[in-house]
Order: sequence, then C-alpha cells, then structure tokens
Amino acid sequence: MTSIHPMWLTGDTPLRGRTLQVMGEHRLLDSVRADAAEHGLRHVDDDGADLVFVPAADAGRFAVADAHVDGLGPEGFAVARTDGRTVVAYGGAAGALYGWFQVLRDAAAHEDAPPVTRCEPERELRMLDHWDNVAVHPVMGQVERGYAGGSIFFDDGRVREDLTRVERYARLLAAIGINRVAINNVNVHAREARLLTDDLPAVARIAAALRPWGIRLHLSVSFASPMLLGGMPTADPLDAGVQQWWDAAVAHVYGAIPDFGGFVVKADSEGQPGPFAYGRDHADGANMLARALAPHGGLVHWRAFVYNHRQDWRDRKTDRARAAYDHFAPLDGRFDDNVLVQVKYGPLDFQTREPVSPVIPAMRDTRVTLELQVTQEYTGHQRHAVYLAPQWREILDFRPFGDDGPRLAEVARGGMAAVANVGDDAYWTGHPLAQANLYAYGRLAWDSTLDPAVILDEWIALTFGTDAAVRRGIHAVLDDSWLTYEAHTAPLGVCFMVNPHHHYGPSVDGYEYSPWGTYHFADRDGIGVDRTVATGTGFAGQYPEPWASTYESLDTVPDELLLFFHHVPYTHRLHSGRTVIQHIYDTHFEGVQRVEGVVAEWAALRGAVDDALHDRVSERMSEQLRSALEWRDQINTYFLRKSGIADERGREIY
Ligand code: GCV
Repeated sequence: MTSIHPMWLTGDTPLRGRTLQVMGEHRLLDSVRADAAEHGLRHVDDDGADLVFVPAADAGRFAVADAHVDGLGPEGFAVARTDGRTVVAYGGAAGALYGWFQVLRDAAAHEDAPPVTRCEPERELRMLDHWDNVAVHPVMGQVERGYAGGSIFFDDGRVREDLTRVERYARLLAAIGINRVAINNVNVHAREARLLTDDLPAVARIAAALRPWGIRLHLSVSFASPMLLGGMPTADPLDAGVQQWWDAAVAHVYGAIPDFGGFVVKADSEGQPGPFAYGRDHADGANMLARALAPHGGLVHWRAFVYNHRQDWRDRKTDRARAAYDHFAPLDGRFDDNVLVQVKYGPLDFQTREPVSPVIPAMRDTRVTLELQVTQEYTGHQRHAVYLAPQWREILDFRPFGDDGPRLAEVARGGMAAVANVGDDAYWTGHPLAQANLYAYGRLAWDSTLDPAVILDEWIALTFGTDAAVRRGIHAVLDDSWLTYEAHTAPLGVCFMVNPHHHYGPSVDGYEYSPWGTYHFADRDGIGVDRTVATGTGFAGQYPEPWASTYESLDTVPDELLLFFHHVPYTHRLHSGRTVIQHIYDTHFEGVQRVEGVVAEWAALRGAVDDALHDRVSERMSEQLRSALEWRDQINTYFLRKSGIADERGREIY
C-alpha cells in the first residue's frame, strides 16, 4: 500500500502510558480496547484505571451521578472526570465507541474538558453514500464525481483484495459518528448490479471491515434487477413474481451479511429504471422493496431526485425545480415505515446556493432523509479549498414553517446522508483541506447545532496538533471559503453556469440551450428565473408560509436567492443598495482578491505543516486562483457585453 497521509486521529495523544479498563463484552468494546492499545494505553483489570468504560447502569460505582446517565440510548455516553480519573458511562457498546473518540478529541485539544460531557446523537441514521463504480465507467470513471483518485472499495472491475484501507476508513468514520455506508454509485450500471448477487461474498468482506466500527453496509440497487439479474420479463412492483424475486434476493443478502443496512435507489431519474415504466408510482416501487427488507430489519433509501432530463429549453413552463415536489408531495403518507425518502437539500442539484427543498417540509407523514454532498461536484472539485460546514449549518437551521417552527434538522426525521469525497489518493480527499468537509459532515450529522468554526478547531487539533499559527492560518483559509466561492461564481442564486458534463469552471451558457432544465435566461435587459406564482413557474408556491410569500415578492426575497426566484433588470436594486449588475462586478472582483489572500495565508504556513502536504495544497491553490480569475473574467465580461452597463469603478473587464 502506498503511504497514506493522516485525516484525523493522527497517532500520538497525551493518553499514551495511561491505564484503561473496559467493562463489558461486545465486539465494539473489543474495538475500543484494540484502538486504545494502539494509542499506547495499558489495559488493567482493577477499578483503579485512569480511564474506565462502564455500562451506564453500573456507573454509580464510579461516583457518576444518575442524572448524567439516566435514559442514555444505545449510542449515548457520558464522560465524567473525577479525581484525575475519566469515566465513560455508556448506554450501549456503540456509546462506548463514540465515548472513546470523544476522549481522544478532548485529549487532542489539550484544553480543560468540562467535568461532565453527556452526548447522544441527534439522529439515528448518519450515512455516507459512495458513488463508486465497480468497473471504470467510460465517462464517469471509477468514482462518479470523485476527485480523490480511485475507489477504496473497488479496483477495475472487482472488490479489492486488500481492504486494509477500508478498515482505516471505517475507524475514521466511527470517530465522527457515521454508522451507515452505501458502497456503490446510485447510477447502477450492468456490472454494479451484480453486487447484489454474484459479488455477495466480496461485499460481505467489505461489511466485515466496516462492522468493528459500528457501520452497516448498504447497496445501491437497480430497480430493474429482476430483469437484469433474474432474466424476468418485467420489474413491475405489483407483479407477484417480481416481489418473490426480491424477497429471495434479499434473503440471500442477509444470509451473507446479517446486519445488512438496506438499499439505496435512484429510480426514474437520469435514465435509471423505475416504476413509471409500468404505470406505477414511487410509493409502489419503494414499498415493494421495503416489504422484502422489513422482515430482516432493512431500509430503503428512495431518492426524490426525479425530474425530466430531456426538457426542451424553448419551453419556459417546465421547471426542474418543481419536479421532486410534484412527484413526491402527493405520495406523503403512503410510504412504509422502513422507507426513507432521500431528498437533496435544494430543488436543483447541490448548487453553491439554492433555497432548501420544499419537499422536506411537504412530507410530514414520511421519514425524509436530508441528502448533502461532501464531494465538491459544484464547489470546485477539491481543487478549490471550500469548507462546506457553514453552508450545511444554514440549511440545517432553516425554519420551513417560520421563526416559531422547527429547524430543518428536526423536520427531516429520516436522518442524514451525504455523497462521500474520499478515494485512494494518498491524502484521501485529493485536496488535503477537503478532509475537513468529511469530518464536519459527520459531526453535524451527530449534532446539527455544532459551530462550524469549533468543528474546524477539532479537525485541526486532531490532524495537525495545537500549533496556534497553523490553527489561525487554516481558519483564515477555510472559514469564509464557501462565501468566497459563491462570490466569484454564479451570482445571486442563479445556479449552474458551469461547464457541461464535468461541472468544473465557468461556462455561462453551458447549460442554457440544453435538455437538463438548468437555465438563467440572461438577455440584454436582465437575468433570472421567474418562479413566482403570479407570473412564473409557480415554484415559490410549493413552500409553506412564510416562505411562499417571502420568495414570491421582490420586496422580501433574500438577495442571495433573488435570481433563483425572479427575472429582473440589471438595474434592479438589491436590499444591499447595489444594482444587480454592480453586485456582479463587485463580488467577482472581491472574490478573486479573497482567493489571493488565502493563497498568501497558506504560503505563510510553509514549515509549520508537513512539506509534502504543504506542496499539495499550494499546487491546488495555484489552480484555485487561476480558476477564480477565469470565473471573474468570464462572468464580468459576459454581463458587460449583454447589458452594456459599465462598472461604476471602471475596473478591467474584457
Ligand atoms: C450519481 C447529478 C450528478 C450526477 C449524479 C446525480 C444524482 O446530476 O451530476 O453525477 O449521479 O446528480 O444525484 O443522482
């Protein structure tokens, strides 16, 4: 194996040499014992250890107050520090595992930890979805939208023999609380379909590598599997033969992987097969699979990313943003309990800025899983340093029913899933700083109220240690990086403007006359998509109040989403006081200046972090700067030429 550079938990901790006692029997407790031994702790069998793990019910023996452990769930723990000793009282074995990683986090920070920390995950389902292909896809490669080399699971047509890397990955994921991983792409091609059948022994090996770290394996499956794999004439979900085929296939999977998590399904979307071919709807399709999985405790993550990708750009009535709601909201209440309708955070596709998807608040009688994207498909391909936790916090904090209602994090009852960003790259994520996104996703899935800056501190301490200059420098690079990226790319929530297919770099009209339904409608007078109820596609009306009215009106729509909801003249004045055209010029010049500042911040860290890592980031930053300039000049030039309105400050535009 080539050398792998650290993500977090880089090795040495101040706990080395301390004594440890882990009470109880469970394979996850064995993982705690083994990991602690690797960190240089010494196991002892008496009550005098420096670090003690004890079931919550027995915690009183170590003077942990009942109030701290009462009602701890299976993944919960309390860390109590008394008289120089640390006691981790756990609700279940998984709680002990997560408690161990909390102890490591505290140790890495070298800060005085509070006397008692009680922790429970906010949600039961905390998942990562890999878009890894088994065979190298002629267009999408080994990992679709992957920017970190090959797959850690598969190599050119098969499951890897050596899964050491997967074991290390699983440990890192456990340290951030992830408990489910889907190992293959939601676009299930012919080769990948066979993971469900022929490849089961190899898939079971991956499950075995994840299991010691409390992670259950999921598979993406093709809805047409009965035809593709079973030679059946149909995949109609109401056909008894099809149902039996799935029942048998699922039983077979559980024979090989008793703790199998379930299926992820992309159906009737971007060419993937689905129930529409048989005149059935998505509830029919999802429930059929759910009923095969239910007896074994399995789940179906059924994706709501359904829209017409063969749209005619001349047709201004069809609106891709509306599609998921139009398909799914009427089905609310019809999905079985073990179906999770998985919804991308925005109505389009993981854009730098989109409103939150209205499907999530619309489906109150459905378990909805919020889907985020850690891999930087639309945020700079892990060539740009873009820390996404601030974006995710905004999404999670959105209150769909207004100030008095719940946050989105509470409304999406079916947990969180996100598209993973790692590969077999020596730094795991291509751009070493993109590791922070994976770390932050896990931490926010566990506790959506964590502060992105605090999460970043944790990641820095666990990865680079406690050098104050490193900490300050990385914050300077990452804290506002999402807003910087937004500043020099598509303006005011208008979306896309990226190069078709690979989605990197600017192409203002790249998708303007395409069938994908992602338009901006810029002409000589103005720009934006009219999605109002009054004169547009009506998308704004898919929101509950107060948002339907807020987005509908030019008086109240937030500046950053103006062009998502409205078509306005370039001279339209924003709430900020600037005109749209001047905002475009200003933000693009500012965005590049900010990237220049970031490059200087990183250069100043030479010598303070590992040289090879510094080189890798520097190399990426040269590209980030080149790309930001390209964005600035193409966007500014395009709008100067369209509008004929000069920059008030007379800066150079081409
Ligand atoms: C896996 C976007 C991406 C596709 C991806 C799709 C999805 O369209 O560009 O690569 O396919 O979303 O989420 O299913």
